Amino acid sequence: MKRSILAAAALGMTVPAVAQAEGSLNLYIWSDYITDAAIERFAEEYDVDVTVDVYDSNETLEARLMAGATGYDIVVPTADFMARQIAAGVYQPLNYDLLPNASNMDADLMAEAASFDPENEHAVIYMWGTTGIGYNIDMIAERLGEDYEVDSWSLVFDPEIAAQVADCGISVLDAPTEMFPAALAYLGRDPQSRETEDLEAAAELLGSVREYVRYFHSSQYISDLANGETCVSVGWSGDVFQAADRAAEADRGVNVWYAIPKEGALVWFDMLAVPEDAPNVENAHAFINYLMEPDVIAEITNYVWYANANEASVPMVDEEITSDPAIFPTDEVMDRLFTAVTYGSRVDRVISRLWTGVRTGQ
Ligand code: N2P
Repeated sequence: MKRSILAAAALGMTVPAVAQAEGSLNLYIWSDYITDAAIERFAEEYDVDVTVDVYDSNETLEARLMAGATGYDIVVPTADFMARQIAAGVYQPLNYDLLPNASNMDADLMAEAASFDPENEHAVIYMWGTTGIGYNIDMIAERLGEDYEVDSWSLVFDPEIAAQVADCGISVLDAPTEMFPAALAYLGRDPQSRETEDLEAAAELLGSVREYVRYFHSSQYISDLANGETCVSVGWSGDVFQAADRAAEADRGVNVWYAIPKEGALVWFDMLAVPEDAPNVENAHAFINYLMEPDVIAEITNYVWYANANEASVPMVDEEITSDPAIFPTDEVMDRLFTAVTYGSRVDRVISRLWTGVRTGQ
């Protein structure tokens, strides 16, 4: 119980101003996004019962939040969704007095996140990443030739190319806010466009490759890519690297990699936020502060393959991760990335109508 505090006190170190945390904590987080070890260590050190539920879409999280009384103490929205949830009064401001480890955060990244939440009043960054293409190196080479380089959205969005790889299985995210910007980037249009005409053109492109897509899903692709059940997935960076890692561990000749297409890709921030009606506010802060301990978050990054925004943790992150430009993008890669815009209700209605059409092939 509170071992870290006792240990720190015994060593004569300053005891951090953590909340007296006993009782419970209900976390609602993306699937494949945290380690059991990190949860267990917190539960033990702080003597808190932790419950973890998972989701794989912002829409799912948002529907729960808007319905209210979720019982969750911490949720992890992507920043563009969070912005409108803040406007809807879903979150409480963070009490930074309970978050001394916030000083470990990367100021530039937090400033980026502040464009969705001025002064980071409601949330800190958990992880960030990109939306690109995961692929099976050998299956693609067999179908498109050894010299084919996966560096373009055309692998998924050009019907002639997609048709050649469809037999080994293409999946895309079941997330219109991810797929529309990618389609717009491929078309050379503004990926942040809210214009109906642009969105219709994107929907037409998505519809033109619908027959080559095996499924729309936002978490199943990790194991399918890892097992060689599929060969192309529009997916999130860390998820694809987790697939690559699992495939390498299994050592059955499946080689998975990830590309950020040259036409550009989304860069996003997933945030730790506390719902307005969270039952265990102090424990929520204790957990957020715990996740900002450099060794804790480095260990999670080493497992989930997503970059965190904790500057002090970088020396503890595996070099194979920090040196990978697809995870910690170089300036050259950064130039190709764009952030999502927060859609209002008009654009939401357009997107959801068009997306239904894409999904059902109508
Ligand atoms: C974790 C996916 C999180 C990325 N599996 C979505 N922003």
